[in-house]
Amino acid sequence: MASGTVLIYDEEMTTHKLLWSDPICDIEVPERLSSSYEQLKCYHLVERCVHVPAREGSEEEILLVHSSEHLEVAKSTQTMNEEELKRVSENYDAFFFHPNTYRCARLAVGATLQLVDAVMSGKGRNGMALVRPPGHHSQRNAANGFCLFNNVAIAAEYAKLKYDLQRILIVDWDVHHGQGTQYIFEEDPSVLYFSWHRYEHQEFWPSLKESDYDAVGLGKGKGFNINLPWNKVGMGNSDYLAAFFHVLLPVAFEFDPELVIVSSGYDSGIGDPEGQMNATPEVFAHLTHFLMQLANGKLCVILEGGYHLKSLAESVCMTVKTLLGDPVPQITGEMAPCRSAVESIQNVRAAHKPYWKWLTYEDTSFLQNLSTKSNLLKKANSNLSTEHDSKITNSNENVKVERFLELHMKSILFPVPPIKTATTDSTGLAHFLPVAVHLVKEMDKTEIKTLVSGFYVDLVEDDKTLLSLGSMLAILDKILKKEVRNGIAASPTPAVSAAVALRHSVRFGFQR
Ligand code: Q9C
Ligand code: ZN
Repeated sequence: MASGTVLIYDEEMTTHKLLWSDPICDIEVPERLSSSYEQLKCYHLVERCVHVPAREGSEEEILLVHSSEHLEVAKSTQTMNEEELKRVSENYDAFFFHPNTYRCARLAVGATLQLVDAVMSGKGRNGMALVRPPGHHSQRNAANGFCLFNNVAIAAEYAKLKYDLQRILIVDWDVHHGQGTQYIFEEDPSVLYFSWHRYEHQEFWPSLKESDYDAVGLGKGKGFNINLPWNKVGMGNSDYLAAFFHVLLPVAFEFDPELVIVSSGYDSGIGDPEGQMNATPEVFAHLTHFLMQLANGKLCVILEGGYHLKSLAESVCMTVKTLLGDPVPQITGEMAPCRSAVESIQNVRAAHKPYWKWLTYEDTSFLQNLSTKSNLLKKANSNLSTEHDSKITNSNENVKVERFLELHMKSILFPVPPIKTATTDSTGLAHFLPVAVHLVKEMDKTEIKTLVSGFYVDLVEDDKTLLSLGSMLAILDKILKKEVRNGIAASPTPAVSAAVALRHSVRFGFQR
């Protein structure tokens, strides 16, 4: 039985680097890989994964997607000097060659295929490959947007061939449109490609007409290419979740893939200089968790973009942690998607309604005519503004994203209460409880009295009441300290206990 989560990382992929000055390419640095791996170590996630070595992708494997001309050009750069490398690089839109780029790109392909093999053979349930250079902009005959070989596209073709797969889902949550992947599969109904991307009505790179929602695929592939263009920056957790709920997931469950591959760029996360979006790292835990429900859990996550080192690393950790089966962190804050996101979502749903019956079944009228609703709703909908509130993004200049993430990750990762139930009754209840039970030491009688008299003057001072209150407060303390999630106390005077408990929790600063 497949049980583990596979992690693939090879330090050699940090040797591909920019040798000259180029303000367009200088964000694609080796530290993207090394600092993500360091953060995984830091959270003790590396030691929980199954390690599979990378390998070089073979020429034959690369030719599944690319032309032999493209392969030969790439191969020829291995022995070039800096001047020659610069000249070849200039033939492409946003790409740089280093003498070891070809070797790294072959490792990136091979690492991706190793992950597919591990997941398809049952060596692991799911996994992530940390690779450089990325792949989703790369096309049959061209490097593009930091990508030389299309790792994910090659993996999909490889999986179709080697494992005789009929349906593969590629989810591209990178903030850029993976136009390379779209071109490769646009006529192919066996590969469903979903991409959301910063678009701004074609203003944002790569500024293509075919990145819009009306590019649904060609010929037999009609309906199997799904583009969700974001026409505003500042999209956040609620926008991403709405996109999953109302576009990707209905289609994905209807498609019923045999394998899911993620083009996993984290430039769609908060702080990224390219994406300018607002989604926090824990949203990637949720996205991952949803995708784990497809294809019997066979999920391969392949790194693409992500240029804010801290945001990237935290998001990678969230993804791996979720792949390992840890509970997903709660998402807090405004949960309504913004107006621009709703508009994009409605457009892509309309474009795909002819192809997917699950899009017609679902009623989304609640997403329409928002302004005609009650005042209360209107107030809530003021969050559905044309532009996002300035809480985080607009104040980018003054708020340090790094500092924000530091505090943010501390608060979401550390105080997660374990699924434990406290009880004060060691005899009667213990055997009913499905999980670990922590016995709470009852409080000392005078201790309870002092505590309770502070806000409950006319307290009946019988032993039973005090004992009951003590048990209750002891459990409450454990809940507030997040040592347990809930608790059971045997109480002869529930009403009094509840009242005291409530006041006690208010004292601790509970808001609701
Ligand atoms: N004016 C990935 O995230 N920007 N690639 C070019 C040209 C290139 C991003 C801007 C961004 C490439 C894998
Ligand atoms: Zn990107």
